[in-house]
Order: sequence, then C-alpha cells, then structure tokens
Amino acid sequence: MAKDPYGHYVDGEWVDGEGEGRFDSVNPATGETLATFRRGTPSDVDAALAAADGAFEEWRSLSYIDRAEYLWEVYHEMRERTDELAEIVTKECGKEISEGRADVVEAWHMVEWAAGNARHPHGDVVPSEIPSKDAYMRRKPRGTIGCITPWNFPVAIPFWHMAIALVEGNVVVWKPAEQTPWCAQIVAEMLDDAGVPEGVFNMVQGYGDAGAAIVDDDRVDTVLFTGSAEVGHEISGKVGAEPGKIAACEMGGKNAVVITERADLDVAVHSAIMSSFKTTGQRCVSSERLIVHEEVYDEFKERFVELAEQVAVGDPLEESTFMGPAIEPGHVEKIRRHNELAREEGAEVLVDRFELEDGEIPEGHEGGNWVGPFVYEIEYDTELRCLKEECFGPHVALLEYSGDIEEAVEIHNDTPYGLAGAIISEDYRQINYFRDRADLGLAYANLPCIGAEVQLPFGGVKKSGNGYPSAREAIEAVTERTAWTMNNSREIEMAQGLSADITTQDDD
Ligand code: UN1
Repeated sequence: MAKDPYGHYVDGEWVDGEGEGRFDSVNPATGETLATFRRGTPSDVDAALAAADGAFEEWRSLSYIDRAEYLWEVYHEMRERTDELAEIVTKECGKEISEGRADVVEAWHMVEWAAGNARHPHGDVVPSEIPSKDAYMRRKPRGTIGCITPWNFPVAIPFWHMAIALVEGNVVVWKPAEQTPWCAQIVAEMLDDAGVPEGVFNMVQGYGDAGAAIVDDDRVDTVLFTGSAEVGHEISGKVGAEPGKIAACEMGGKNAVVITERADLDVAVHSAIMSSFKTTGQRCVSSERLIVHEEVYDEFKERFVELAEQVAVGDPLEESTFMGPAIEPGHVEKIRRHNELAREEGAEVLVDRFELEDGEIPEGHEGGNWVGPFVYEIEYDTELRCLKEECFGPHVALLEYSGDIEEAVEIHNDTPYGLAGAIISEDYRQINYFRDRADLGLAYANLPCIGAEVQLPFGGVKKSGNGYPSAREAIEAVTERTAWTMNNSREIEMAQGLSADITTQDDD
C-alpha cells in the first residue's frame, strides 16, 4: 500500500518514480500540510504510457459490459464512502462541505452513467439505398487517453474523463491537479481496489511538466483537459497540429446572469448570489457579470449588495458556511489583481470584502487563503478588460442595460468566452431568445448558471472549449466511428445508380 510521501500508480503498482522532487497537499482553510507527494517527471509519464500501451489490446478485447463491471466496483465503494470523501475534498480544496459532498456525488453519478451506458445501444442502424445492404455505425476505442484535470472538482472531473474513456475500451494516463493530490491518490486507490487490470489505468502526480509530457507524446491519441484557458489553448494548438490526435478541452468562462425587466427578483437575487459566490467563484461556470435591466436595476442592486455583504465566509467543514477559502495564496493575489483592474477601469465598488474582518476568520484558520465577495458596478463598454478577463473568484460586475432582450444578449455575448449563463425572466419570449442567441454551451432559465447534471453534455463555445469533455459528448473524443456496410447478396449492387458492371475490351 502507498505511504507518505505518496507516489504514482503505474502498471498496477504504487511506484516512487524517478524524480527527487516532493510537493505537499495543503489545506487552503488553514495552511496546514495534509500529506506529501512525489513530483512526477517526464520519465515517469513515459513509464505510464508504456504500461498503458501494453495493456490496450487486452482491455479493448473485453466487452463493454465486462469493462463496466470494474467501474461498478468503483461506484459502490465511492458511494459508500461519500461522507468520508466529501470531507477530504473539503479539506484539500476548501469547498464548503455540501459542495465537497456534491463533488463526490457527481463523480459516482458519472461512473453510474458511463457504466450503465455499457448496456445501452451504441450507434445507429442506417438505411441503405440497396435493400440487400446493412449499414450501421460502430465505435472503436482510440487507444491511450491522456487526462489532465483541475483542482476545483478533484473527484468529479477525473471521472468525467476516465469513466467514459475506460468503458469505451481505452487505457488512461492521468495527471491530476497539483493542488489536490490527496483526492487523486484516493481515486487511484479505488480503481486499484476494483481490480482494473494492470496498465489500463495509470496516474502520475505532479505539475505542468508532467502534463506537457502527456500532451507531447505520440502514443497519446486523445488529450482530455479541463482547466485554465491559457493551458487549454496551448494544448489544443499543439495537438491540433498533429494529424490523428484530438484534444477535448473545457476551459473557463466570463459567464453572466441576465436579469430582465420581467424577472422575479427573489429568483434573480438567489440565482445571482449562487452563481457568483458558490465555490468562492472558483467554478468555470461561475458568473462574473450580472446584466440587469434599468427598470429593476436599483431594487436588484440593493438586494444583491445587502446579501453579498452578509454571505457567510468561513470554515468549509461547517454546514453553516456559504463560502470557503480560495485555493492558494497565489490565487488570492490573482483575485486582488482583478479587483484592482476593475477599480482602475472606473468601477464603482459596492461590496469589498477582499480583506475580511478579523472576526470573520474562524479561530485556528488564520493561515487560510481568505477572501470575500467583491461587487462593483460599471458602465458597459466593450473596451473594458474587467468585463472580458476571467478572475475565477468571488468578483462580479453589475451592468445596467436598457431596451429589449436583444441589448442584453449583445452585452452577454461580448466576451471571448461562452460556457454557461442564465436568464431570469417570466417572459417566455425573452427566455427563448436568450436560449437561441446567447453564445454558450450551458444555458439556464430562472436558475443559477452552475450545477449541471452529468447526463447533459457539458462544455462551451468560443474560448471556453470545443464542447465535449464530459458525458455523452466525451464518447466522441475517445472513440472512432466506423460507418459499416455489409452486403447480404451474392450480387454487388451500388448506390447512386453507379454501375457495378465490369466491362472488358471483348464487350465492344
Ligand atoms: C466547473 O465549473 O469547473 O455545472 C465544473 C457545475 C458542475 C461542474 C462544474 N456540475 O457547476
């Protein structure tokens, strides 16, 4: 069994790897070290890829249903350990405990979906012009899938990638986020407990150099990446230049909630607070813009500001906490820079809880990465960087608009991103206009713009991604389709009226 400092999981073994480097898992709410891990190197990735390569033929030759059996084992273990794992998620990434639990629940939902899907039809029967021809779609696994996952959903997102990749017959090399290696260790232990055959699943702990070694290697057929736009665009640029290789990337957003003159303001305030501050704004679907119609602007602003002043920041293990800490000190600095940028660009600051009051920081948590809501209003201008650049924190702009829903959607679409968004309105025409014209992959009405369920496709447009990192659409990224046609007759007959006669010179 693995011991501190924890290592990697390669070819069915817990290994130390080649590197001397170590790194710690740190509780963001206290600054306390939770465990120490070995930092993987490109040569550890090389060993993991060799193991994966060697395991592929045998794994792909199992049936979908047999492969899924291993995932059902993971499902049962994870479900039974929900509360224990929820606490670990919360300790390691700082999300308050209901979010820690939701992360684990989302993970076993994804496993349930992928393993259950093994018994569902895979593909279509397609008609042919020729009655004696059968045509249908089949799928083949692509081979080795490199998975690179973020810290903010340290259990759920790895399973978005890996559950589907494995059931579809692929082998996996996974590089988890360096901020949440403890969660990754437990995910690897669960796959080991399930008896997944050697080499089918491999994990290398570490930083970006280990991730880059996965992306660069020719043995990797698909890279599944969820994380920052900066890294994701680098990956998709690199992989795009390599024929036959695919990168499915899900990145950030500069998401918005549109609140029209027909909004129910109770729903609006509730949705906006959840969208902006849940997970301390550290979801890729979190909202950093609230686009509010002038007729309801003042009332919405008053109510939103009042609540933003009061939301409970504190110990994430307490049920009464709404917002836990930011992930790491460097991220607090990033949030500070975004708050300053908004100020420099002329923001009228309405709530500034960036530096929390002494009494707000729970006892024994002085070493945590504390940061509270920052709310500002600013006149919409397409030149403003603060309305385009993702902060990934509890940082949100109020923008007043006048006119029709068309005006709101124009402001909504004026960012390079397009991941998630919501409209709050009682008018179905406004709602449908938003649904059809807002540039995004996940659209909500009269709801927060967070909290997607696993059976829906998840992913965005524009700079947010190419739309298939999870659920149904991930299957596209980890399989190849074969359009299969078989002739049941002894005669060869062609579609499109194409002649099948072979004429020879003697025929003249
Ligand atoms: C993310 O924001 O990084 O839709 C992932 C949600 C979650 C997943 C979010 N199911 O909020």
